[in-house]
Amino acid sequence: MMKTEIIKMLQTHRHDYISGEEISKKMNVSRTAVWKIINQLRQEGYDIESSPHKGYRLVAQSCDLNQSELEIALADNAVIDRVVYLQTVDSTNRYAKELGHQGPFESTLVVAETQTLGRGRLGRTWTSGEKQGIWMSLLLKPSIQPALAARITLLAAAAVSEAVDSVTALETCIKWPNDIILDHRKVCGILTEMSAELNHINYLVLGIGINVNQTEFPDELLDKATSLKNVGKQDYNRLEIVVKFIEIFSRYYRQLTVENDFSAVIDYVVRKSATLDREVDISSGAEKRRVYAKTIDGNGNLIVINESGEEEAVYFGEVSVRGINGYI
Ligand code: BT5
Repeated sequence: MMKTEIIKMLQTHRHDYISGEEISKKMNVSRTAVWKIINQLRQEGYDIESSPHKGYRLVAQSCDLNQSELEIALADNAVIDRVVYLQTVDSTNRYAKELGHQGPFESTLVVAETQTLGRGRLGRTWTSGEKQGIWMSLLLKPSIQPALAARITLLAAAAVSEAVDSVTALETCIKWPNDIILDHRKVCGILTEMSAELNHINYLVLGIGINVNQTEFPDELLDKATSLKNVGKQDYNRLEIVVKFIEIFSRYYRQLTVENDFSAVIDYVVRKSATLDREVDISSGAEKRRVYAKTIDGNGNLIVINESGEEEAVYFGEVSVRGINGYI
């Protein structure tokens, strides 16, 4: 796309002017067209200086999420083909599911600045304040059996945790199967939804909400939610986190779907798990049981020791896990 090409040119010339004529020749468009695009970029938040004789110069990088930066970051990505960046949407998961439902689709990343009806599991709501977090969904068609689709949730949890730790130098952990925890509170939740036949997946939507720069939460979330800023005491760059996440996610995703290798994810999740070696309550529907969480097996299932002292596998999606003394 022309816009991303022009950003790349400005970025390689960093601190120097590049003339409108040079850009228009390289892009094979008129200088007026270049000028129009430069203005669009300014509206997206790029600080571009112009001088009548010298041309254009990128003064400061746009550091935030926007369509062009996401496209640049994903240009060589082997897993994601397309980005949809929205100011506002009811739910990025709902939006991505609709794309999947409409027929053949490209693997798509949907990102929104705010969601009016952000959703958690089982119809719960997800608070998604404007520009404060990362509210995104990935629409994918993984070549794995539907019964194994929950692996993608765990894979995403590992990738979020690893990306956040690497960008922020904070230390997150994973609450099996779908939460990322920071300082004993939930900083990220994951909602995987899919449409499948018996033996193949039509589409899978992986929804991820990461609390980044908010410092306030609704009363009912005060004791269980946090943000990166609440803990790290500084603002964090959402674009950097998304880009890192996509990089790590894509690596794990290809390992799983191309090489059928899930071991790196399991190793990471076991190492960073907040759930293991302790008593937890697991509940599915009205039933609630106290068990000892022992480990996570090679398929990603939680292995527990039950009331009768027997080992038992708890499958994804089946349960909520609670620590006995609080949220994790
Ligand atoms: C989840 O559900 O944790 C999955 C959340 C997925 C959100 C993403 S955002 C992008 C995409 N589009 C969507 O519409 N959804 C996905 P669950 O485990 O059911 O947890 C939901 C519970 O977490 C709620 O009932 C609240 O108690 C709590 N909660 C709500 N908003 C929160 C927030 N921003 N941070 C932490 N906890 C929150």
